[in-house]
Amino acid sequence: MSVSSASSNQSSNSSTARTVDAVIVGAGFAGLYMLHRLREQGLTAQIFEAGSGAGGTWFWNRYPGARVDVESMQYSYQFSEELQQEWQWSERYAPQAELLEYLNHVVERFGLAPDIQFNTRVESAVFDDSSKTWQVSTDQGDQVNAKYCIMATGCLSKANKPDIAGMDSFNGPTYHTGEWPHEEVDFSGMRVGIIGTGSSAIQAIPEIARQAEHLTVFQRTPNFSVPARNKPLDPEEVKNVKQNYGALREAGQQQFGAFDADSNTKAAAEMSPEEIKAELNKRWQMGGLNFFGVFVDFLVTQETNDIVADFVREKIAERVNDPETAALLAPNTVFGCKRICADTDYFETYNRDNVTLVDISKTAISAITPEGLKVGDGSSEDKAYAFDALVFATGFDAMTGSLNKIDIRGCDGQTLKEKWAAGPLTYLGLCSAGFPNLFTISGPGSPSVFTNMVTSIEQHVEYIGDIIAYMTDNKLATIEASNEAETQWVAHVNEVASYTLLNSCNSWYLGANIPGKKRVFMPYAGGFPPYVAKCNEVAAKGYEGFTLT
Ligand code: N01
Repeated sequence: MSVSSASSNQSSNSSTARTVDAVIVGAGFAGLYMLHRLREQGLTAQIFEAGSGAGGTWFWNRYPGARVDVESMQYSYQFSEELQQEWQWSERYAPQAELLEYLNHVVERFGLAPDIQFNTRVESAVFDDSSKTWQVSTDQGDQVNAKYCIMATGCLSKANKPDIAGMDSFNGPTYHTGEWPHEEVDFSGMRVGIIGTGSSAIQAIPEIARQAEHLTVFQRTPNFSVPARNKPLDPEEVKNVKQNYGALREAGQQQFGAFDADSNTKAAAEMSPEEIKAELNKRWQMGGLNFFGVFVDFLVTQETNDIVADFVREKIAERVNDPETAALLAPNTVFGCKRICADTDYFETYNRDNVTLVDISKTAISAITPEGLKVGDGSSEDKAYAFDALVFATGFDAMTGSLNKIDIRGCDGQTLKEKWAAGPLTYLGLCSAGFPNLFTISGPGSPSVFTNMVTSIEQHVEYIGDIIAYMTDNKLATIEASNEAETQWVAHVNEVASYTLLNSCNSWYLGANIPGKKRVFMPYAGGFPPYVAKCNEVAAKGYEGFTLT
């Protein structure tokens, strides 16, 4: 194995290239486990992380109310029995601070810090065909050669900051939910404006409303949300889970979303009206993403989806006092076409006197101004709103954004960005033809965002680890997806999505939230178990669909 001088928490400005077996980009759930796994295999690895600490998503998304929506006992690593036994989650859905604490504990427990360099953004990764290595450069002047380059950059990492006239002109502070400051933000006594009503906003709005003098919400598209029903974890329940953790994990891996959720296996058409009503009410009471398990066909049969959507719309009408506001908050899209949100008192927040909803579905925000913003067609008739602080809850350039930010060049100098201009092309969401020894953890084309991310990440990390062990054992220099396998996989990903109702709205799954981004369905919607079966079959056939040299 090669040298590792990869042990600094400080930025190194050395212009001499050093060599490690693998460079890993990102220190979130994916990067941390990848580092641990490679070190266990006896390899040297270096993580570069743009943030000043570990945690990825949970490092950056510190907005008020941020918490996970998959139960914490399952949204956690399972690779270490000791870790899952010793860690104590306090709530059903852990808040951001606790998730960050957990990930920092993982860094400490497995001694990962020496191989993580913080405050360092990878600027380019270029494949050198003669040495068959990746040459990685950072904004701190690092030059590192590595046989493997592993992108653990996350699916929702590049903040989407809309291109609105006068964006930088606002006099007060502005925030993006995905880049929230580390110091506490106090909105007391302030007039606050928030743009967006996706998952981040739905969590932040109730918290900000409790603090601010007045909160104005600018909504372009309403979102479906179900009550999270978060609560402190019952020690008895925790004890039971821990006594049988393996069984819970095993059950989770057999489910579409890679978490155990007691799903109904029937389609709505197989149930009587009374059974349908009882199932909907049961799921509503369970709360959170358990609602996904309501009918097996809700994302493929329009009639079933209508039943679910109507039920949730009725609930919104019950939760919001003012009928006009309730009507504006009721989505008319397919239920689940956009990621379903789980909330605590989101809709009830609109019953407060200090909260106003502004519908911008027909008239957009025309400008950000020194005082606040304007809504209208850009004429003098535009309606002006004044604020002391502005929050952008406008989401992310999902799945490809964080990769396209890096100048990644494969064989013949082709950039990944150019190759993916018409949509991401991958084999299994892991590799792209023309980019040997480059891996994307939970990349486009893998189940990733449709699943418990931690479990999907672990499966990818272990799969990549196995590939690397196979390469070492067989003295191989490169592994690369074949064009044919990639084309077939991309076609399969699209075909699976086409059987569902997921193409019917402007979601970030399709890149439709980013102006100019090609509308292509990016994640694999076939579910975790068939995906894992396919990966295992590929491995059993000597990594079929890959070219090994
Ligand atoms: O982003 P989003 P998010 N003018 O894209 C609006 C995960 N997550 O950060 O729908 C006006 O969902 C946009 O409007 P529209 C989860 O996977 C998980 O909230 O495009 N409005 C939308 O309302 C989630 O899906 C958790 O018409 C503009 C909002 O901004 C994903 O992250 C918590 C606009 C963006 O919503 C992203 O969620 C939080 C413009 N120019 C996030 N541009 C949990 O685990 C955008 N919008 C609980």
